[in-house]
Amino acid sequence: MATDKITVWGIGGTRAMRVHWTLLELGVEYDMHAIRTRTPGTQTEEFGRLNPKRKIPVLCQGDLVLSESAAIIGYLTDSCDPPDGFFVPSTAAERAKLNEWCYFVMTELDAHTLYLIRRHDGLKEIYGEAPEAVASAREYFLKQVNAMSARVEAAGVYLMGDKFSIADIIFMTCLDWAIMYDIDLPEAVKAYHARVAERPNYQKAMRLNYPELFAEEA
Ligand SMILES: N[C@@H](CCC(=O)N[C@@H](CS)C(=O)NCC(=O)O)C(=O)O
Repeated sequence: MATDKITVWGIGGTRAMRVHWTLLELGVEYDMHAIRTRTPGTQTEEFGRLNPKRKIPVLCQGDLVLSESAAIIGYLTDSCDPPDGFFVPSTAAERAKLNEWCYFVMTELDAHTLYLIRRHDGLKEIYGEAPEAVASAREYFLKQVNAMSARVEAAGVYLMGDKFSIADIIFMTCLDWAIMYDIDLPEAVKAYHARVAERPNYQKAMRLNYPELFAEEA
């Protein structure tokens, strides 16, 4: 198990939320550079050396530098000692089922639907306006979530059954994003979201990652 202290770069985005939440669930202490997406903090020479894509999040531990939120949180569960109740695959089939959820969410929900909406609606002044593509991405997102709704319900408390996993972290962050875009989720998925949002570390991570949303409470 690696012993160097972890440093995380990035705060404020969906993908950074995944990393902060995972570290809280695992009870790992870490340092943070609270840089935000598309700000001068991502344009420094030092950050460019770590991640030439200049995107957050990035995790450093000793000589290891990782970008890609799914790879980061997978590494964290493999290299730390997860607490009871945290799902860690012990067979090839279990790993494949976990990966199946993770890849589904990362590709079908994150990369070419929610991120498309973000870039061509919320950030259209940078990436260009594409209303038809945005409408189609919203429709596609719902089609995919509806298709999986019965499986979400059948899975149990969490996607992998009774145990919480990185698939829940990835899925939840996409659901938060969809809710922000006023996408009306199927009932079973709404119930899943409400249930998982009760986790204290989800709430802590929300406060840490999106401090501006809780500023009035301070
Ligand atoms: N696939 C990457 C996506 C990372 C990403 O796009 N992060 C956003 C913030 S949530 C970002 O830094 N965007 C800056 C840009 O697109 O230039 C991951 O999951 O980590």
